Amino acid sequence: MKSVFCTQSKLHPLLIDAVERIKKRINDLSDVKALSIDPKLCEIYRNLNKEELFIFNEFYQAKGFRKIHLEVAKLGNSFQILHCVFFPDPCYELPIFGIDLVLTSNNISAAIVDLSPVCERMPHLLTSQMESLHVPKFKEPRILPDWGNIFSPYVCFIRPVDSHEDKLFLSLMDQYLSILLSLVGSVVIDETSSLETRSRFEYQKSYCSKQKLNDKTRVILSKFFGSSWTEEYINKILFAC
Ligand code: BLA
Repeated sequence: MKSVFCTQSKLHPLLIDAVERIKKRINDLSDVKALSIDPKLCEIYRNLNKEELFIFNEFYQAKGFRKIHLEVAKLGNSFQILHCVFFPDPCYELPIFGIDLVLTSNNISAAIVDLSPVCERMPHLLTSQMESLHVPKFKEPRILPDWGNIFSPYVCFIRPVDSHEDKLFLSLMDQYLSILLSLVGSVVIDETSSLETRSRFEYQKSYCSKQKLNDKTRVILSKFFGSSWTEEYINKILFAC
């Protein structure tokens, strides 16, 4: 897999580091293939008052995952964003991996990573692995918004205070991915038509509906791209289910 992301010299090194770590994990999956999505929504370039805007998206499918979406965005000189979600194949008893890194003026203002549940009780194997993780004590934890009840008790939502914490967060993200990948080979796999599979898919839909309530994403995209483009982008690219 070749990445368009990493050739972008204008991205903050931290975002490039995060993208490289995620792509390495994607490469480690079985049966990975790229998904084709509407090209006009995949690579977006604009110029606004001499500020450069771009959004790059990559989509993959793999054993255990119906859709993996990796996005980097540079919105003018003030915002850089990494967004990534691994939507599991609902036949697999796997959580949803999600990360959002928001950089404003070259500092991370929001860093969130989670393995979010797709059933009422998280599988024992997942809980025990999450419990045994060494989660650093970050100095500035952040409070989840009201719609944040989709996240697990192990969600990490912080504002890193220095480059040491930046690195600790990336390492934590990588550990969440490592747990997720280790589960692919060991979790229950149900029939497509089973109640469990259908229920897990309902959880994914609810995850997407709640994420769409994030007005901060909407406001920033609308500022640069207008509201009708933003609605289409949120519904078709970010949280289509
Ligand atoms: C917050 N997301 C934000 C913020 C911005 C964006 C500007 C506010 C940053 C801050 O408060 O410091 C913007 N995020 C974007 C944009 C995209 C994006 C434009 O992904 C894409 C183009 N959001 C996700 C995923 C998660 C997520 C996968 O996309 C979680 C795994 C969470 N982002 C999330 C949360 C907040 C946030 C919980 C804080 C919202 C709040 O405080 O109200």
